Amino acid sequence: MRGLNGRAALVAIAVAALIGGTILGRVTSGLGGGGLGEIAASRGLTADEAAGALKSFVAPGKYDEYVLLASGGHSGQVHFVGIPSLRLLKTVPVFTPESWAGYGQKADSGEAVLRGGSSTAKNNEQLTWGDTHHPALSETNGTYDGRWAYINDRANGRLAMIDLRDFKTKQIIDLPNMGTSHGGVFATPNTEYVHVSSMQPVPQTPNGYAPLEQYAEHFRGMSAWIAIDPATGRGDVARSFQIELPPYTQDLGDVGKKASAGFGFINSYNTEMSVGTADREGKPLEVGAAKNDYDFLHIIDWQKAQTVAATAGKTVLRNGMRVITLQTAIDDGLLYFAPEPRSPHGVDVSPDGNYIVVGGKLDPHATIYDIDMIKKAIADRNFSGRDRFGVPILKFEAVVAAQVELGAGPLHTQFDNKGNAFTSLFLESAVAKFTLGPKAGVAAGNAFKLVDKVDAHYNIGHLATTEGDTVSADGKYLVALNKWSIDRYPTLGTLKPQNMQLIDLSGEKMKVVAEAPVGYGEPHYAQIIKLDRLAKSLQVYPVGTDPLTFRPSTHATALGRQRIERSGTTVDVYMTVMRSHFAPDVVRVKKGDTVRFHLTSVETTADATHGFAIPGYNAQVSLDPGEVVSIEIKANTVGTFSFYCTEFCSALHLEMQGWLLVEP
Ligand code: RUQ
Ligand code: CUA
Repeated sequence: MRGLNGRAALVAIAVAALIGGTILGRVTSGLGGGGLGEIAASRGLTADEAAGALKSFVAPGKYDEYVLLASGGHSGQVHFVGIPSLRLLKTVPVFTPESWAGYGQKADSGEAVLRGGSSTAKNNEQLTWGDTHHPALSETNGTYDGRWAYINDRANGRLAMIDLRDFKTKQIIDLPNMGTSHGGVFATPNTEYVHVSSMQPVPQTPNGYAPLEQYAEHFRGMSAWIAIDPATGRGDVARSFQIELPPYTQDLGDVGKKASAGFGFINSYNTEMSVGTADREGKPLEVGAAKNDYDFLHIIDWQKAQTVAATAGKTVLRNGMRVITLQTAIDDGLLYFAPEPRSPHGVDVSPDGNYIVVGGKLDPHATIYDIDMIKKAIADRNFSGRDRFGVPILKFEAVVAAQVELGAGPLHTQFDNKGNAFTSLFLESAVAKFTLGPKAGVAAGNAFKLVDKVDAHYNIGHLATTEGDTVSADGKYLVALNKWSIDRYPTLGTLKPQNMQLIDLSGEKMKVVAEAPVGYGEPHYAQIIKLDRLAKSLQVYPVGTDPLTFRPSTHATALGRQRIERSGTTVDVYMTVMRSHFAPDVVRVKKGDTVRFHLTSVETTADATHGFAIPGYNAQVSLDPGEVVSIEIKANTVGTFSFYCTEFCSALHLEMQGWLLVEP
């Protein structure tokens, strides 16, 4: 070690110790010339930073162990990010047209999905944006199965489904009888349903209007249980049901598993039913909504509710959806409340299903409910009273196992496999680690204790541990989704990126080992799935596939069968696409014609993607290997338009073009 300065030697020792026995010899012997310690020192890294780099680095050509699915906020899209590397692997367009993927750029599949989800139930406007918040991966036996992902549109009360065979959005459902939906998005343990709760209650009147003075009478929240087709992953509104809730603001939710299987849990705030300055006191909503010390944790028996929904006469049909009224929900024992510290945000169920953890936002504690205590209190009718709508309120002391003081602004909780829970502290910009109780395998003397804290930079919202929303949480990593990055990155203008931080959970102490900016959209919530669970993902489609259905497309064109057909003023162009030409490459039409291009990629090689773009038209398609896409334009202007391939596909990519000739 003679050639090293003191700091490099320290770093070398730390790095070598980290790497461990087998290659230790090689590392230390290499330290004399260009060894790890020297590299770290020359780059100005501390031992901790160098260790973090090794923990999170994924070598060229190697794969991440996990994939994080994060919402993209009001960009309307979702991101897939490798863990531990924090590399952005893919952005999938969902609610917003996106030209790289050719989504919503006149090509049929994306157009159909976006059109299908347009908000006819609300405003009859073709929406071209959404606010993605809370993704939910499909599950089998309480574990991610890598089949589908669901994401809500917080702005417009919609739910989208992404098929994880091709990572494309296949369906958007406009959920009736609700306005905004913050979240409460989760899949039941075998994806029987995907749940979405409403956020702002809306009037359940025939024309959808009621004056704010009649808030309590007419406005209602909704707990929507969207039935999932087990073959396609699509939501089926006809088999779905909603449960009416009092007009509180319902917030996040989670599903019971194992010990609590069959239950769903939703937080609420504004149980004061403040309508802002329209209140009699004329106070702003945030003041009116924080008057009570307690809001209500909603406890829903969804197993029972699905039976009730299937019973004739127990539901009303409202805008095509079966609705269980609030009165029926109370009478049939589907809905109970438990007091929760005011203005909570996250409610999260531990992997064994025993504990339900609520973060209080305005209260420094995590409040931990015990499912056996909840079941007993329901059976014993151990109520402290009823709310003004008649919903029974379980006694706080009868259902709460513990409260752990964590710090300022507890928001959302995730879990590991050793009986620990991790809660984001928004106001404190930190993550708190605390122990659960004996049912999670924690010795009684150590139960319900704050054991560690680590800073996050800055203003952490949600967090995700590896498979932390499932029964198979494995406690390897935690990703903090931080709202503000402030000084963490070079200043590139005034709109700053969000900041993701990777926290290593393998030791007693949590450790931030890496971070990465999110330069596009705001990740509100994320889930992390093991990469090997995504094994159903395709390299190529079988040639001639309609990506919406995964079936052979009726518009597929075989080689040698390319043609142009005219009927009246409609021209159908059956075109094949391969390296490096379109066939046919000359298309002659008349001004005023409707032209439908039916494009078949006859490529069978992974990554041999082409594009098809027509200048002057909002028309851009991505054609993945094997895919069939149709695109329709109106030839309004006389001219010569040279369509071309937008994806650099081959050495003759620049030659891959043709002519659309619009004759007078
Ligand atoms: S969210 S942190 Cu909690 Cu839907 Cu934005
Ligand atoms: Cu095909 Cu470029």
